[in-house]
Amino acid sequence: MKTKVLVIGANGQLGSVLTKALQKKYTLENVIASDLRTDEDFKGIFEVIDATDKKRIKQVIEKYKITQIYHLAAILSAKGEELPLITWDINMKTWLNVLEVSRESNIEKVFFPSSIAVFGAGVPLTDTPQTTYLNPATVYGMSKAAGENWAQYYFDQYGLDVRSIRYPGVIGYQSLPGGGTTDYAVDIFHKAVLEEDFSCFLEKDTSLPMIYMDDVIRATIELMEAPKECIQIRTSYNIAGVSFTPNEIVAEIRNFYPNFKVSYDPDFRQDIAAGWPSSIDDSIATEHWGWKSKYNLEQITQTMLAELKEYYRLKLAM
Ligand code: AKB
Repeated sequence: MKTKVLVIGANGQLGSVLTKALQKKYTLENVIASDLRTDEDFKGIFEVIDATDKKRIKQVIEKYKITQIYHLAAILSAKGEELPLITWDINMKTWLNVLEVSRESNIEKVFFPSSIAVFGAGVPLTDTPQTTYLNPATVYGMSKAAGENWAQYYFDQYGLDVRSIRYPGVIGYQSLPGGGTTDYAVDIFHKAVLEEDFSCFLEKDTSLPMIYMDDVIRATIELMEAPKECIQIRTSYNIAGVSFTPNEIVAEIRNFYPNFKVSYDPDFRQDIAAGWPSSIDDSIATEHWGWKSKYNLEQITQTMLAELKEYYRLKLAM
């Protein structure tokens, strides 16, 4: 059967970049992007979907004969703490809708993004292992941990081919994150390039797992393409990119912008970050489907600064 992909949450930080990568792989006509609102600059097929509306997801699946779904819509960790019940409701309802329509419509493969936010107190926070106690402290983390269990359930009960990754914080120049605890690691590059001061909401020595956009897109597509027998984990796979503290990223940026000024003003996001791993053991993903990251902090810094410099140059010229 011809692959027809539906991306739910296609306007988001990851969704917007992943949609383009999928269009490149499967061609424009075989990728259907969807979100709550259309994006004026979007090129390709777009459908407005509110994923809390199961009927609407099903209509689009039937209209385009969808075979794969990437479900990226969610409220992230920091925003989730401001709206706990709404976050639980939206994150769980959209995911259960996707699982249920996928079962009913015999969808071949479904992708679910989990997060390092599933980890919390009581687990080793350095090189956090694949299989360990999940004790999330945020509503977002709770929804992802529950989502992982539902993924396993649909695989066990209905044979639904659900695949998932526990994403670290994602760093990319193409899009802006929103509502996450790791967002500072994108914002900081924008400030540096604009030659503005940066106020960091985390303490300078808080180390978190991060990953560069190219690596995370490649991981997602590689996981979805891996032969079914390789996928032995149906909750979610740990993957690692690079771990660093605000202090370390500032030092890298100062190699290019020596006068870059940073102050530290930790807020509630510091408490969230303090409960998360500082690094991740992804050896099981490597063993099962060959995962390996490519970008280190130096390469991320160089690429982010060069791309954003060009972006702002073009923007100013317009
Ligand atoms: C967040 O900070 O909430 C996300 C995540 C790590 O899942 N970027």
